[in-house]
Amino acid sequence: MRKNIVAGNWKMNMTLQDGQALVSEIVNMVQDEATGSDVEVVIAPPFPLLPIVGRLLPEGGRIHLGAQNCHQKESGAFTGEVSAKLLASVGAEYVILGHSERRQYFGEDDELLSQKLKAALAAGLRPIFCVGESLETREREETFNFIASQLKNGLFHLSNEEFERVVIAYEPIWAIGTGKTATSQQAQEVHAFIREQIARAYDAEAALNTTILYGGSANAQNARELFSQPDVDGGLIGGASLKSRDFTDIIKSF
Ligand code: 3PY
Repeated sequence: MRKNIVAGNWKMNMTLQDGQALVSEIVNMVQDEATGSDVEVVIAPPFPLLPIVGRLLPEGGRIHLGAQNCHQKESGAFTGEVSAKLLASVGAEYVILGHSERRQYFGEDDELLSQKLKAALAAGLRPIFCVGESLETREREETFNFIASQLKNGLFHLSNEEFERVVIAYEPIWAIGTGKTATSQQAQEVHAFIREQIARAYDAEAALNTTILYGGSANAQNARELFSQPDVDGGLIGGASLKSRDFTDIIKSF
């Protein structure tokens, strides 16, 4: 059965000191205030903070460590890059792949993302695979075709066993860092469509069992409404994951 997940994507924010303080606050708040819900939490800090944040997370608890990217090769002469194997060795369990900022600023395409997915899975990581349309695509009423092609070309080459380990995040680009959020109906519509595509590519059980997160200016004010939708299983949270109170309120929004 699919899990509810709230994942915090810190992006290129925080220093060592800020990151330690933030994660300590989150750990305390989640422990003290958890309402008994079984939401899984993921914190995805920048690479250098991974081992430090990992050490602050209670062992066997519900907060897990995630990375924001990985390289597609296992090792080698790729200056400045980080392998999935290394991420796993410092305690990461998840890795965000295909975030629109990676696609837009670093030229990551479906072909490259397919390779990154394979590398992440081979290292034992769970990918959080992002899809989402631009404002122009939405206005041209091509959202569904666009999402279908991102899924088909980036993700659906995986075997059933591999696919079982994937979390999908729907992040409309027009809602990222803009303060605009998709309405809960817009999110639900696309999430239901994604589930339909999974059923076609794999089967109904796979569709039912896949966690699909919403991302794009999700915050403590709109999370409850978004998470109340039947096909929205949680959130990939940007700015609001940098404030312990907001992030904890989002976790409690189920
Ligand atoms: C956002 O909330 O803006 C995000 O991009 C989360 O990944």
